[in-house]
Amino acid sequence: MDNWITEFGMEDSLYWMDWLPMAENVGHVGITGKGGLGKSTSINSLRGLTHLDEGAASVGNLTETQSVDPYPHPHYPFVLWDLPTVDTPNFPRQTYLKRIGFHKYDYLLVLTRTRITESDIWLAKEAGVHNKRVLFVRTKIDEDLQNDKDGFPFTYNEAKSLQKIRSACEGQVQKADLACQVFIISGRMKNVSKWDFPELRMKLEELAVMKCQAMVVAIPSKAKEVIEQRHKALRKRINIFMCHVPMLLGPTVTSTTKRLVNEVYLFKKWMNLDTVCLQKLSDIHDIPVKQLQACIYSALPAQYIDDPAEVIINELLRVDSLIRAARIIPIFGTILGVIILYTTVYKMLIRILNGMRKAALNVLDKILIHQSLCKT
Ligand SMILES: Nc1nc2c(ncn2[C@@H]2O[C@H](COP(=O)(O)OP(=O)(O)O)[C@@H](O)[C@H]2O)c(=O)[nH]1
Ligand SMILES: [Mg+2]
Repeated sequence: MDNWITEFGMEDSLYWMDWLPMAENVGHVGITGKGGLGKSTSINSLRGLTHLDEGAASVGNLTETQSVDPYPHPHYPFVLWDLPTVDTPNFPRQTYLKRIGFHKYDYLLVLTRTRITESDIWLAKEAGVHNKRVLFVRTKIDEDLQNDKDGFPFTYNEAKSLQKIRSACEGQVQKADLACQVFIISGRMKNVSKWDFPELRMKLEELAVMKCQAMVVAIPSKAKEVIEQRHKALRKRINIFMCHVPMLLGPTVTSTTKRLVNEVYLFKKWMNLDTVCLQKLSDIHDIPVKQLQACIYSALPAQYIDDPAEVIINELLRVDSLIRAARIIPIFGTILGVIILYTTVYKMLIRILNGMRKAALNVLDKILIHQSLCKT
C-alpha cells in the first residue's frame, strides 16, 4: 500500500499506534537478538533500503540498541521494530516485555548466529505463551559459507554446508522444545534474493495482507481507496518482478509457471478475492458468496481466479514454440526469446491485475448497493 503512513496521518507521532484507530490493522514485527548480528541491516533490506538511504536504520553501531525504534515498511502496512537485546544491563528480562510493548507484536524475529542463547529461548517461550508467532532467523550465512569455502577449498559444497547449518539451528530450536520456523539469511541488500530471505519477506507480506483484509472487511467506505492504492502498489511490484525476469523465470515452463502463479495468488489476496475474504464479506454483509463470485467473474474469467496455473501454462506454451524457434539463431535468437517471454509475462500480469482490480471494485459496489437497499 502506497503512502499508508501519510494517509492515516501516522507520520505525526512515533507512537501513533497507541492511539490511532487503524492501528489494529497494521502488522507489527519485533526484531531482536544480540548486538552486531545484523538487526538493523535486515530491517533495512526488508524495507528495500541500504544503510545509506534516507530513513534507514543505522548500521554498525558498537553499542547495544537502547531504544525501541519503529521502521514502517514503505509499501506494506507493517512496521519493523528494532528492539534492544534482552538480558543486557539496561534491559533485564524482568522488565523487558513491558518496555518493548510486547502486546503489540504479531511476529517476533529472533536473530541468532551459531548458538541460540538461553535468553532467546526464554523470549521465544514467553512469546508462545502470549500467542505470538516467533521466527528464528540465522543471519550472516554469507560469512559462514565464505569461511567454509576458505577453510576447505577442495571439498567445499554450498548445499552441504547450508544443510549442516540449517540442521544445527533447527536442532537447537527443537531441543529447546520450541516449534518455531527457522530462516537462514544474509541480511545484506545484495543477498536478498538468496537463501531464505525471499521466504522471510513473503511471510511478513502475508501478515500485512491479513491485516489489510481485516480493514477492508470492517470499513467498506474506505475500501475503494484501499483497492486503488493496492492496485498501484502491485503495479510497482510487477515492475520490480520484471527487472528480475532472467533470474526469476526458470528455464522450463513449469518453473516459470510456479513463480507466476505465486504472484497471481498474491494479487488475489491483496485484492480481497480469495475464498476466506469473500466468506467474511458474505457473513458480515449477508450477501451469498455466489453473488459476490458472480461480481468477480463478470470482470475476469473464472479460471483466472480459480485455476490461474492453467491459464498461465497455456499462455506460456503459446509462445514457447516461438521462443524455441528463435533460439536456433545464435545470440540474437536468445535475446529475441527473452524479449518474447518478457513481453508475454508483463502483459499477462498487467491484464490479470487490472481484471482483479475491476473484480474487487465490482464486489465493493455490490456491497455498497446492498447496504443502501437495506437502509431504505
Ligand atoms: N557479511 C554480513 N555482514 C552483515 C550481515 N548483516 C549485518 N552485517 C554487518 O554486521 C555489522 C553489524 O550489523 P548491524 O545491522 O548494525 O547489527 P545490529 O547491531 O544487530 O543492528 C555491520 O558491519 C553489518 O554490515 C550479513 O548478513 N552478512
Ligand atoms: Mg542496530
